[in-house]
Amino acid sequence: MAFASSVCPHDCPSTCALEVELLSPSQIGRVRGAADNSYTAGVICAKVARYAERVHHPERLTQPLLRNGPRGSGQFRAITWDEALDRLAGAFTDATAKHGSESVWPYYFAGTMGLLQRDGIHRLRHAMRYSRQQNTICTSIMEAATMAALGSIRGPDAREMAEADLIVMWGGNPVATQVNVMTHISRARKERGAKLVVIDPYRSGTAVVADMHLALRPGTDAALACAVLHIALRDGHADHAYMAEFTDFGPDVAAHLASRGPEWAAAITGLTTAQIEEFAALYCRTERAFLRVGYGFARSRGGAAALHAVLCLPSITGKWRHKGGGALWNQRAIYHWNKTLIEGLDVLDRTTRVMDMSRIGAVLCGDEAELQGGPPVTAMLIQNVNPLDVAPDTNKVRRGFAREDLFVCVHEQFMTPTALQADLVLPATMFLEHDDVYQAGGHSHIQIGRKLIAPPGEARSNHSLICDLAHRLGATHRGFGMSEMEMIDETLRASGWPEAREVIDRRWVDAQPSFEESHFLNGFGHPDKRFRFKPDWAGIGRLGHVMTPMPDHLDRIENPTEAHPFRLITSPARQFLNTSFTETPGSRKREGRPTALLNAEDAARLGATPGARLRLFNTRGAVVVHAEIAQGQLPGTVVVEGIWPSEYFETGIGINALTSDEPAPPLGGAVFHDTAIALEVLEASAQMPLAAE
Ligand SMILES: Nc1nc2c(c(=O)[nH]1)N[C@H]1C(S)=C(S)[C@@H](COP(=O)(O)OP(=O)(O)OC[C@H]3O[C@@H](n4cnc5c(=O)[nH]c(N)nc54)[C@H](O)[C@@H]3O)O[C@H]1N2
Ligand SMILES: Nc1nc2c(c(=O)[nH]1)N[C@H]1C(S)=C(S)[C@@H](COP(=O)(O)OP(=O)(O)OC[C@H]3O[C@@H](n4cnc5c(=O)[nH]c(N)nc54)[C@H](O)[C@@H]3O)O[C@H]1N2
Ligand code: SF4
Ligand SMILES: [Mo]
Repeated sequence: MAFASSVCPHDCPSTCALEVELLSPSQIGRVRGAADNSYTAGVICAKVARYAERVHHPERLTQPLLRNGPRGSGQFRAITWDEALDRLAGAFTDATAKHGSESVWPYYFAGTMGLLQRDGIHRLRHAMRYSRQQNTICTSIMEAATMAALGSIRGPDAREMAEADLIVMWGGNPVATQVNVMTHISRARKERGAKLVVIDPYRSGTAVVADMHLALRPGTDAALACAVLHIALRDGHADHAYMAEFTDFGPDVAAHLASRGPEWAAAITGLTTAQIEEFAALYCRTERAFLRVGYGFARSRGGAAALHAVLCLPSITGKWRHKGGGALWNQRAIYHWNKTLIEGLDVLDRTTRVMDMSRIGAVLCGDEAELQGGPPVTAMLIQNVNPLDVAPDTNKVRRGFAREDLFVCVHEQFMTPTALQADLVLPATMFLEHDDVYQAGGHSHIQIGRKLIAPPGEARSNHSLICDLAHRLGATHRGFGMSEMEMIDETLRASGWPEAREVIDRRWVDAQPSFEESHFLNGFGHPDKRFRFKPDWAGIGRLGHVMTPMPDHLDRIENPTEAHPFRLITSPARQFLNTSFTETPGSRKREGRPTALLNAEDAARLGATPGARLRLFNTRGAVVVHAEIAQGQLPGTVVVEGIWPSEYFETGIGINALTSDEPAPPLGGAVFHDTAIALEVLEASAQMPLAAE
């Protein structure tokens, strides 16, 4: 059977090069990783290997649907695309006439990572002067810290992990979230005897296979990092020559770190001083030490300070100099895209308001600060995102969506909880049914994924919807008259990359800059080319004034209290990708049901046996889940993996009922792993005890 090249479009740093078996013009068979791509190396995750069950799912949306019952009732009737587009354009025109164009808020995120299908919504937004969106649901905390420290979002070649002697996976779980990292780590372990350290509050799939697992309290990573900086200075591991040439380090930083020793850090992190000393010695003594930074530990009110402190480690020790050394979070800057055509940046009016996407509940509830003196939001088009489940503070988000004067159109592949709340639901294509171009966050390849099969029913791509809607609204931009491949080709060439035809023929373009550039040996991204131990936080974001000038633990986290004595983290589930794949039976079966992992001492104290029904609650909301007793997490830490859709919870509301929409400093950002909760055992064990033999 024939295999065709494609690219995984999901919101995952691995962006795998795929080979897809084509069984007919509308049907796929197996999906596998491209063996000759030097990063994918023939490996993909199980959920995408099973993609046939997602793309050919019987519950795919195939027709435009108009609500004909109460909001959220699930009552819809099928209509034609013509009628749907007329109604959508009509709603946007009415909203504009009544309240001005900024009452329309096109809302999107990264359900597909293709630059055209994901970001094309901005072209319509800008052409019509609709409200803008600040993207804070995933990366803004890490972006802020990376910019503060490095001045640019990029780093060493991810494939260098295979040439390191120590890999520190800090706050990430690649076994679940980006499996290819493990390929390169395995190579280093096999060929060089490299060690793997995992820093994570619970025993994740990656922690299980690590040589050392540091299970600290959630949100305390900065204290651990500062203690390692302290030990590096104390024990003569600081590279003063490197720092003098490449950083802003000075006696003031050394004086500050003098009080940030292992005892101080042990009290904050819950680790022992022996664990901290052992890790610090291992890190400081290994020249080729690769810090692979995950997103997880920064999803906290102190997250930017934590990531900044971690990024100071290779700078104080001069490890950026060495192959296999340094730190990598994301390679975004190496692609230097010119997105003018896709996003319509040439028609952007910079006076339009920008609203925080993680504060969607507050925005829709009419919070005056969020509306910034502008009109209420009365009409929305939502693409590639499922805010009713994924945005923080679900009860607030639900109140916002319940408004009768709000018109919502959701363009989706499935009837998600967000689509269920909509007035109009439009069927969307999947990546195998449209063209797009992709960059990778966790490695360095540009790839094109072509339309390989016909979409089901009347599903249309995001690009097609945006162009059709633009014509109805009378929006003008030449991008609205171009085909998907024309947009991709012109964007590649405008960005200094080969034309589309060549990228397709070559299958990928490796955008990794030279060793010197990747390791910042030509200087960091700041104007003075120096790494910043002392960042200009106020220059990074509006909440910068609450940050401290030196690497430090920013104690603004939601600390446990008597009323809410546990700290909850909501780590990713291996078989889901955010809420994608929650609809596929293969993933659902393997994940089981919403479950809270408890420390054994906590469980014993509460009388929670495996399978017990638990109520997790705080001032924002409550959920009911089942208990599992876990090894390797500190007392007080509770873990619920995965963003299960609300309908899988007994009380019909999902895990984000508990999380806060308070923006993290300095730039805003959702704090999904920074939640204090209380815990109540509703029923000791819902499982029947096994009969005695
Ligand atoms: N509690 C908790 N909440 C979290 C997180 C957490 O760790 N814990 N993680 C947060 C993070 S990091 C993120 S990025 C967000 C992600 O949240 P979402 O962006 O909502 O998640 P996804 O499942 O990636 O994609 C959303 C939807 O996009 C649709 N989609 C995919 N491709 C297309 C397309 O081509 N066209 C259209 N129209 N639709 C498409 C999919 O069907 C899916 O329903 O969730 C956040 N929420
Ligand atoms: N299978 C699967 N893959 C995914 C996703 C998914 O939902 N499922 N989501 C995708 C998306 S949108 C993204 S952004 C990436 C995210 O992927 P990751 O970079 O892996 O980030 P997180 O999902 O935030 O969490 C990763 C780990 O951080 C840990 N963590 C939580 N709090 C802390 C803390 O305070 N300190 C430390 N050290 N660790 C902490 C969590 O327990 C978890 O194991 O993965 C992508 N890939
Ligand atoms: S590992 Fe990530 S990029 Fe690769 S196939 Fe799975 S979801 Fe897609
Ligand atoms: Mo994300």
